[in-house]
Amino acid sequence: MTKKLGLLVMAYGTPYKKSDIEPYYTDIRRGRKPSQEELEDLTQRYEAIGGLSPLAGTTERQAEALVTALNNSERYKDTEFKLYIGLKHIHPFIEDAVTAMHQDGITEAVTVVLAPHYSRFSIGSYNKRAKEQADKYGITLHHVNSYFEQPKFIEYWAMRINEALKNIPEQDYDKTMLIVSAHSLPEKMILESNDPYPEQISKTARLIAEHIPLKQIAVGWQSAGNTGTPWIGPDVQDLTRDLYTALGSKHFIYTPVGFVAEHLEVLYDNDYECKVVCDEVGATYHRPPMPDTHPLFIGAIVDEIANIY
Ligand code: FEC
Repeated sequence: MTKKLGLLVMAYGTPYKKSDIEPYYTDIRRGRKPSQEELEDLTQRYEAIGGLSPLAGTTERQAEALVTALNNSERYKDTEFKLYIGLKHIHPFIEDAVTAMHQDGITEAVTVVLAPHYSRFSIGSYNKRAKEQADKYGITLHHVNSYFEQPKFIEYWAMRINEALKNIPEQDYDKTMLIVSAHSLPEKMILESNDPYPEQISKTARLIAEHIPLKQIAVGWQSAGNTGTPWIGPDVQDLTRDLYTALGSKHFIYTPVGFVAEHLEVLYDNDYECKVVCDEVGATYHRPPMPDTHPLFIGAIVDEIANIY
């Protein structure tokens, strides 16, 4: 008999239309409305990447690809996964997705966040919200907490870096810097709680390093907020300047491994802001494509699900 299992795919969420920017930003700020200036600044960044972010469509395609891969896999031939998408900062919210599961009679589900590394403040907070709602209905959840160590995830990034290297003459490899980055978080959150997040990003860099011919690899942090308190660094833009000054790098390859799709933080913070610094110092900017629905990426999540269910 086929068993029906929920698959709750959680992701950050993005405004669907311009008028969503304010409520979305307010939600990110835990209910505090942004000032007119902050709102204009964010709206201008969305405009710079074409008006809105492509993230909503990508999240749906990634979730569909995942449920299809699971339902086609031999391991789960007696299980039918039913997909629910729950977002952190816009509808359908995580809680809505869990309620929809309950209404469909689902009593057990696997949860996955479209972010590869665990922090109590990222994956931990998605999982907490899902669990609080699931507990109301007696739904059992099995959480994927991270998948950055999955061989297919590392293989994906190594493949993309090796592809990018085809555009760089081999004699320049010793002047080529790989920057491995993730979203920064406030120092206070991370350092005081001994959070595994920074070490997981460093480990990702070390694992990727085993499969590429580059020797110069640095870990950086990006997209820090303006909260008036320190965020973990070095920031990728400062890092680019410092590395250029120290080593005279001719090429910078950016791999924002903490993200899995092209969205505001990649299209603006990397493709615009980091490129400005590269242009300024006279180095070439490279940013390989994000995982999106690549089979290695989807396969990495499937393999991690097999570890927990
Ligand atoms: O393309 C898009 O429209 C959305 C892109 C987007 C992703 C994303 C991922 C993460 N964030 C994380 C932490 C924080 C913290 C704050 C914060 C603020 C913002 C703002 C926007 C935004 N984030 Fe985000 N984040 C994305 C977008 N994020 C827009 C607000 C304006 C700004 O600061 O740029 C600060 C909150 C506060 O002010 O108190 C903290 C983390 C991730 C990666 C994990 C995940 O995807 O959940 C961590 C994508």
